[in-house]
Amino acid sequence: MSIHNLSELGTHYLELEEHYGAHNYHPLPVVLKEGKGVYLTDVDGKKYFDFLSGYSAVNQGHCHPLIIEALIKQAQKLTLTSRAFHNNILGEYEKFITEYFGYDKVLPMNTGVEGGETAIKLARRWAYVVKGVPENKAKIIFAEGNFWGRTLAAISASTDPSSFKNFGPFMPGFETVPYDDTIALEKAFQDTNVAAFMVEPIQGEAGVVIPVEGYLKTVRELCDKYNVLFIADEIQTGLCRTGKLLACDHENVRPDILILGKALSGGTMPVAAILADDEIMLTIKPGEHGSTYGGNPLACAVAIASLNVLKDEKMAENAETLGVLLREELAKLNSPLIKSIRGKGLLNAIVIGHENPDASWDLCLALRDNGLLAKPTHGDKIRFAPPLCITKEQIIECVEIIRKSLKTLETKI
Ligand code: PXG
Repeated sequence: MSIHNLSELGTHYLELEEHYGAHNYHPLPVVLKEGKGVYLTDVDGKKYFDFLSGYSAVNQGHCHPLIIEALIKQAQKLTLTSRAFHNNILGEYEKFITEYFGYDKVLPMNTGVEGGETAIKLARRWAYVVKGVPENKAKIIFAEGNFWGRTLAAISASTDPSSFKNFGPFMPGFETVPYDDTIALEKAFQDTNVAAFMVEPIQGEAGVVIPVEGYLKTVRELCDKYNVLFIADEIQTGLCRTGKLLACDHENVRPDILILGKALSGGTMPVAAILADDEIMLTIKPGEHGSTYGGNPLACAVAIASLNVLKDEKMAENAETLGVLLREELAKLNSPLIKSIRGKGLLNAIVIGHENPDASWDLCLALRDNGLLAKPTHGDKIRFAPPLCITKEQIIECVEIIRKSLKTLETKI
């Protein structure tokens, strides 16, 4: 056993990463080799519940058989044409996903952050050619605490120094207002050059920050009133994670531009997309935006299968019911270490209340030892977001693991 409480084999793999990989992550010391449904298995054969789900990329569960089948079948036929040529699956996928979400058009990309970039480019273009904003004056408003990736544009919108510090200069034309503050938003909208407000319906990385009920509705009303596009970043909150297909559905709100990623491929490969209606989407013309891999046949096949699984297996309903159960059972633990519990559907977080800054990391280590994987965010918050195929019995078993781990920690610190 090493200092990380890892076997020799685990330590070997960890050290390879440490030695040859850039040090841009700080993973929990566990080395995984297999995943199936809600479970992950490490290189020594120890099984864990996955309470992170690849930051909500694995909503359908690890290696879902129907998604893997679609992946393999398509991989044996055609994987990439580039968009220089047509293929026999892109159009089918575009029809499928636009009907699924009720938009005129889709623009397929790969990673979530590219989806964000694409949404912003589209909003800027719309501002110039439809709204009539003077050239190069378009502004995009973001919420403080936002997280939408790591590109220069994304970090230019960030208010978190660990994202942006020493990476400047930054993208002009970006402004932030406090999250969940429609008064500040309306004030920002007084500027007629504002093209769009881009926001997460629940802030994931910020630690599952849930706005007051009615926030998204007011955002929608303000966007309509001031002719500003509402861009919803549903990359982490979408695809059934919060108990509805989209988190915006909780308030029956329809964004002008919807960004999807992560679980669009069930955790198998980077697949992202933005959806919008013609008036907006058709302002980008041939040759003005794209990506070599965006909308590749393999991604299209996988995305169709991933979206079908969500509906066929009623994952939104399961997330809703089991989310309530999880929060109820966590509350019953009455642990002095848990300062608060919050969440919607199966996107949940606990806030650890202890003066020891390592408490949440230590709890995650104890959870690991007891067979559950979770990771702290922003120091004192731990996200509990299992795959949406989890069952009631498994939730109960997981809460027992959490109880036991909290007890270990209470005696240790
Ligand atoms: N929007 C939201 C709300 C996200 O949570 C992105 C956009 C960017 O997606 P991509 O696919 O470009 O990562 C995210 C990403 C990480 C990391 O390791 C990313 C996320 C959460 C935790 C860690 O970069 N979310």
